[in-house]
Amino acid sequence: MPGIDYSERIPNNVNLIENRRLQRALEEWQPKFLEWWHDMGPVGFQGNEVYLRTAVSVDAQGWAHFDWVRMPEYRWGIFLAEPEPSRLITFGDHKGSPAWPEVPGEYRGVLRRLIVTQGDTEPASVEQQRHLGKTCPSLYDLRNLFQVNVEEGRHLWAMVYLLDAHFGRDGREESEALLQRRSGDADKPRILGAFNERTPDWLSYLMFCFFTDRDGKYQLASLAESGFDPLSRTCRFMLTEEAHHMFVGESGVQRVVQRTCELMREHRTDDVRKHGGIDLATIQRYINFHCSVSLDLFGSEVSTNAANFYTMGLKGRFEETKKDDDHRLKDATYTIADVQGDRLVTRPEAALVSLNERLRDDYVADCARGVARWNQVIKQHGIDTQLRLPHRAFHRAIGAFADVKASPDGRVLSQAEWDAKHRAWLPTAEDQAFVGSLMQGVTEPGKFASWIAPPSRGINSKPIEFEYVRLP
Ligand code: BYC
Repeated sequence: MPGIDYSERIPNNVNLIENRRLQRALEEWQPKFLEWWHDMGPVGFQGNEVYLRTAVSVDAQGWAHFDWVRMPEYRWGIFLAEPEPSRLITFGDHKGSPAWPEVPGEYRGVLRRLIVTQGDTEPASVEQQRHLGKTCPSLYDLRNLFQVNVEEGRHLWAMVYLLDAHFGRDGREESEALLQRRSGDADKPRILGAFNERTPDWLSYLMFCFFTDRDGKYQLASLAESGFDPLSRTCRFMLTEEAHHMFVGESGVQRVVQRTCELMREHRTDDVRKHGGIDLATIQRYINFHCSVSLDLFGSEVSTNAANFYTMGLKGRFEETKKDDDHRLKDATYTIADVQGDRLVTRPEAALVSLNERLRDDYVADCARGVARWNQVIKQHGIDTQLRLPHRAFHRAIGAFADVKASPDGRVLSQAEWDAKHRAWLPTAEDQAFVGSLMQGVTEPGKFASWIAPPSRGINSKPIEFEYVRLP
């Protein structure tokens, strides 16, 4: 039954119609979600038709339908990947037992906390990006922004469904609270650090899609391994949508790098600012910032929380079933990064408590592949510079490196050295003002801002000059 019922007030493939209590709870939440979308969703453009994709099935092939939609009329709904018959838990103490269709009573609190933390990031990102519309570099990019925003809204629905369906009154209270916290708010901030940072310009946004959405990929993939089957199924389908968000980030930064290189060649200078481009040094500082705050999202290197999530069968490793070990990890070790005195070192640690670091390793390797593709563009222009990921000890706020000052190339620094040098490594107020000055909305179909190259192709085989957002 991969089809999704769109005749329902809340589109779904979970037979909502047969669960009146749940249907009522979600129908009560729906207007509150729409109110939140109105207050905290994209500023402007709410009455414009946008060329958006909507999930019409959870089949890997042909799951999306593209059409003109006004964002408030987007059909947010509940879509779980198809169940795997007789699915077994693949790790932890319950390895080999049937996956749970309901929440195991003893894990209720922990599971709720995980789902709430995941759910909290989704509306947070929409809030962070709400002011970007008016400074879009093109209609193509504007459409992609709104696509990401409506899908993050849908991911919130996905978590609210789990909370309402499986956690009773507590779950409904958490669903309300997800609409009440606000990114960056001093009194009721979002749960995780990166989701309280500002996304003031499009370079920050593209970096966010590359680095922070990629944390989403790794966290969702780990939760997709969960023994709690509804969580696994919902995360599996979310990952289908998530791929586009990372595409927006990777291809977006690549287009910025491309434009910078073109300007460098054309004007024979590294200083492309006066020609309307963003210099590679500034791009590097943005990478350093967004990578480091996203590394924090994996939690501490040594975490008993992570060990418990795993032992309980709630959160696995990335591609758990492909790992060639006992999937219990009681006696295994793993090499983690640490600091000893003024040296950054690696050392063995019990594998179970090292699961955050292990996931961070998978993530860093994936980020490095993207950066290598950006460097290819630089190389193709005959330019002898490389972009780099910062060392994982650089600019961290969570875990072993939170109290260490380290350089992007991985040297421990004194406070005085850090004070003297950090402006070369992180976006400065002047960088931000310059990038901000480039942010002038470009909304003529087929036209692009001076600082970003056009994409190589349009969306859903449409031409690049397609009117992706219909403006009056
Ligand atoms: N900021 O043992 P620790 C996405 C807290 S992104 C603030 O080190 P643990 C998306 C931690 O909560 C994916 N607090 O870490 C992307 C804990 O607090 P409590 C989101 C932090 O618990 C773009 C305490 O510090 N999904 O989908 O092993 C757009 C000690 O924790 C931070 C998930 O994160 C931080 N950075 O792991 C839209 C998956 N880091 O509980 C969407 C669910 C840690 O003692 N979450 N803390 O009060 C988890 O699996 C875990 O909660 C974490 C932390 C991996 C985040």
